[in-house]
This record gives sequence, structure tokens and C-alpha cells, in this order.
Amino acid sequence: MFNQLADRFDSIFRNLRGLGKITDSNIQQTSREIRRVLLEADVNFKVAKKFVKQVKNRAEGTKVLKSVKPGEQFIKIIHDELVTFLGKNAKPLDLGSKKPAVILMAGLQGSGKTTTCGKLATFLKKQGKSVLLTAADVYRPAAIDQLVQVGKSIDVPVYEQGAGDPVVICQSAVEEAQATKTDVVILDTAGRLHVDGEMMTEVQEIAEAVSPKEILFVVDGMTGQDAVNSAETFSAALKLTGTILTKLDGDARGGAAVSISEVTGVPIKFIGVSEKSDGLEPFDPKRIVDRILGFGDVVTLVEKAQEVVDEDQAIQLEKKLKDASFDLEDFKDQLKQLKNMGPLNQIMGMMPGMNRKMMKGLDLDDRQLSWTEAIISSMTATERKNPTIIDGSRRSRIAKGSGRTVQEVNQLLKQFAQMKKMMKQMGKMKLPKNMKHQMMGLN
Ligand SMILES: Nc1nc2c(ncn2[C@@H]2O[C@H](COP(=O)(O)OP(=O)(O)OP(=O)(O)O)[C@@H](O)[C@H]2O)c(=O)[nH]1
Ligand SMILES: [Mg+2]
Repeated sequence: MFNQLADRFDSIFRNLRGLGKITDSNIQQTSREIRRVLLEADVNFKVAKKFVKQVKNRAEGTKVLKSVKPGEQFIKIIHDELVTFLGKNAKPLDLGSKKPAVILMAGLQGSGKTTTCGKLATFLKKQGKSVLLTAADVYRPAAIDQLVQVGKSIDVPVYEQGAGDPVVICQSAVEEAQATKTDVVILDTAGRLHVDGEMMTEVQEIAEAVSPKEILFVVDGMTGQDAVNSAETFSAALKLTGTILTKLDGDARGGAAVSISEVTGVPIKFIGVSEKSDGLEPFDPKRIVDRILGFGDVVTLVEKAQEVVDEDQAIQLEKKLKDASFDLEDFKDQLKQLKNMGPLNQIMGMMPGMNRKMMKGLDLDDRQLSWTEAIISSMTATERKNPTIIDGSRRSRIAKGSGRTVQEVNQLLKQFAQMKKMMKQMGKMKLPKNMKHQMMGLN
């Protein structure tokens, strides 16, 4: 996410880190660089100008402070200002107390509305809410089928009447939700290629008929300035309560994320980070900034780990780490959990200190995990418990059995040995328990 922005900030920061003191010319130069970086990332030029001015003011005010590391302090100013900037209009999803709460999804064609309906339903389901999805995009039969499929895959009911009047369909869906005491109704409306009058009228009519608690504008985060422009148009026609930026897992340059709420005054409520049903995250300015500035994202990582790691297992694992009885069988379980957390490069990208240049060099092939699993599966139970007995002939047998090369088997055993050594050391370290857990992905 935002690799380009992160790369550029990385080089700005490298220059700053060495600074013994902050001078006017440092501030001037850094401000110019930040402005350039933001414009290159397709940030609205007024927004970029405003942001740089804020950083400059803060830096000038701080110049006199005798900080131990002035460069680091400057970096912190940029970080904090960007968090404030992105978070200014921040507001979480608000479903109110009236049931059902209606959420209207609007946006251009292909922006990700239907997919996001499913993700949002998944998100709400996790919070224990019941959801009814509604197929109000009646112009293409395939659109209805798509939503029905989405609903099926996440086990959420879909209200549809085939082709009909979208306003009537939405009203009936709300009535149905009332009758079944459903908490939330999500309306999937039609998108169009261009923002045309007819479409706007229709969606306005729907909004009027069912008074949604939330009107969310779904927009493709890859489209940069266009995203901001279409948000402005929609926001003039509808009382938008929030924006969902989709496709930020791709190489979105970040322009839309930085500019959209500043320009429209409408908060970003969620970001889409994959095509899958769990690929939606509540918008958290600090986390986004940490990613943009290459600070890593421990919180997301820990949350992801929490979702897939079972607590009992974690406690057992910790015990094994302590008494150094962690074996290849446990390693295999860990790999499985890692696989459940999502694509490797996404996970690595969230690790603090993972330099993006380093990541580029790394060949993060998700298949690697499956290969490693295959290798371990080809070992006998005794070998997994005690890898030191795996000699040359056992290695070639394992390689044959798993369809991998002997070199790969060697490499895996070496990595495992190193990992075990590291874990032993970590077990001895006098770190707060929480931090240790985090480092091991247990927390
Ligand atoms: N990588 C990625 N792809 C996404 C994301 N959100 C949506 N997509 C993909 O974007 C494409 C369009 O998504 P849809 O949900 O069909 O978009 P839509 O706005 O409903 O489109 P129309 O109904 O035609 O207006 C699909 O291929 C989705 O899988 C996301 O966060 N990340
Ligand atoms: Mg759709």
C-alpha cells in the first residue's frame, strides 16, 4: 500500500535523520521535497500546499528546542501533522439506535460497491449484527447474481426482486428487515460510467424514500484526483456521511487517501485492502500514516494474528518455546496460521523497519509457504520432533517425497535451526511479556 509515497518519504527521512540541528534551510528544503512527493502521489495541490505549510510552521516553532536528535524530531512533526491532517474529519460508522439502520452505498461503476457490501456485512456480522443485503442495481441481471453470490459466500441473506423499481425494492427490503428484526440493511445501488443526472436522481430518490443512517461513497483509491473529483460531485447531490476507499492493496499512490476528506469534508470510514470478504478495515489515520511513512503497522499485524491464533494454542506454544521443545510439527502449524493471515508481502509490509527497498529484493512467493509445508509433511513424526537426525539420505528421501529439491530441504532445516536459536534467546530476554508476545505473533 502506498509504496511510492513510502519510498519517497524514506529518502527524505534518511537525509533528516543525520541532522545535528534544524536550520531554516533544512526546513525549506524538506518542505519543498515533501510538497513534491505529495504532488507526485497525486495529492490535490491545495491540500499539499496546506499540509506543507502546517509542517513548516510546526518545524519553525520547534527549531529552538534543544532536542537530542533534531532530525528525528522533525520526522515526528511530519508524522504527527499528517495524522492530524488525515484524522481531522474522522468519524466512525454510526448506525444509531433505530432498527433497521439503513446504509446506502453509492459510487461510480466498478468502484467496488457490490464487493464492499459483502465486506461491510462481514464486518458487521463480526460485531454480532444481523444484516440484509439488497440488490438495487437492476440494470444488469449479472449485478443481482453477483450480490446473491456474495451473500451466499458469507451467509448473509440478500433481498432481491429481479428487475424492478429500485426505490420500491429498497423500501420493501427495509420493511422485510423490520419484520425480521434485522439490525442493518445495506443497499447495493447501480453504478454508472459517468456521473449522469438520471443516476443521481435515482439514488436521491432512494435516499429520500428510506432515510439511510449512512450514505457511503465507494471510490476506487487507485484513481487519485478523479476519486476526489467524483466525491465532490456525489457530495453535492447526496448527503454523504462517509467514504470508503477501495483497492488500496494495489499500487494506489495515496493521493486520494490524503486529499479526499480535506477537499470534501466527508470522512473516510473504511478502506478496502483486498477482494476478499475480510478485506475491509476501519479507517485509522495513525495506521495509514504509519504505512505511508514506512513506520510499519504493528497494530494491524497483531490484530490479524489475533484473528487466526487460538489462545490455548498460543499458550502451549509459548511453553514449548521456553523449554525449547518447539519442533517442526509446531513450525508447520505456525506456517498454516501465517498463511491464514493473508498474502505474505502484505504482512511483511506491515512490519516495522521493513524497508520497502528490502521488500522489493525479497521474493515473497506465497507458494513458498505451501512448499515448506509439503517438505515438512514428507518427514516422519520422529524427524519432525528431532530434526537433527535428518541426514543426507533422509534429506533426499524428503525432497523426493515433497517434490522439492534437496537444497530447499537443507535451507529449511537451516532456517529452522536459526529460528529455534533466536527463540531461545528471546525466551531468555527480560522484555515485558506483552512485547515478547507481540514479537512472536502471539498477542
Ligand atoms: N484488489 C481489490 N479489488 C477490489 C477491492 N474492492 C473491489 N475490488 C474489485 O473491483 C472490481 C469491481 O468491484 P464491484 O464490487 O463489482 O464494483 P461495483 O462498484 O459494484 O461495480 P458496478 O456494480 O459495475 O458499478 C471487482 O473485480 C472486485 O473484486 C479491493 O479493496 N481490493
Ligand atoms: Mg455492483
